[in-house]
This record gives sequence, structure tokens and C-alpha cells, in this order.
Amino acid sequence: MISRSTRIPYGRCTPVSRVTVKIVSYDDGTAPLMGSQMMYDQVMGSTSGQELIGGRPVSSVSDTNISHTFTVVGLRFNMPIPAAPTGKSVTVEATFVPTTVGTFTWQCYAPCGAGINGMGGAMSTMKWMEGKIKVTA
Ligand SMILES: [Cu+2]
Repeated sequence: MISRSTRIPYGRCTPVSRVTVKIVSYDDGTAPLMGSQMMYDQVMGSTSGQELIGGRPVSSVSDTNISHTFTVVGLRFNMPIPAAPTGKSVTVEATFVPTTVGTFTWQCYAPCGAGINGMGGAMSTMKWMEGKIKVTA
């Protein structure tokens, strides 16, 4: 028996809520993925298996056109974010249904920061290319 006060910090939950992530990016720079992060050019974990870029459904973004990723490894969710046209923005949307409760880290896996390996600047500045998502039952 589970009482009302029972809290399960990490574990499965009944998938009841749809979450839509909408990202508007003004970054026209690209940051091609490297090594084990190459798989993050694919949309993962969305309800349709796709994301909408400017309203157009896609299942991946060309590695040479990736600017950032919105990746939540703990929820198996990934949105590749393409470079925006210079002077304009790009809007990317995807919907997913979390089936696990807990606090999860989202982060960008594209080497979009400064320096030779792209891991400086924004990538090494706390809360710029990473954050937390809290899923409650
Ligand atoms: Cu980034």
C-alpha cells in the first residue's frame, strides 16, 4: 500500500502529462557534434519521433547545421537545434511524455562554446548550456 505521503524521488510515474518544449534560437553559429555526442543529431523521445523546425517536422538535423542540442539524458529526450538564419531566429518545438519522476539535468551537447574544442565560454558558464527539469507525479 502506498500512502499519500509516500514520495518516490526517482522511479516510474504514470505518463499523464504532455510537455512541449519550445526553443527560439537566434544563434547563427554552428557547432558540429563530435565523438560519442554524434547521436544527438537525432530527435529522441518525442511523442512523434520528430520535432518541428519552423513548423516543419524533422527527425534529425544535419550535423553541419547544428547550433545546440537540448538533451535530457535521464529522460531519453533530445532536440537538435539548427543554426538560425543570420539576423533571424529559428523556432524548434517537440512534445514528450515523461514516464519517470525526479530532477533531471538538461544540457547542450554541441561544442558551442569558445576555444579550440568549443567547451569554453558558454559551455563552461554555469546555467548557460545546462539546467534542471523537475518531473513530479
Ligand atoms: Cu549549446
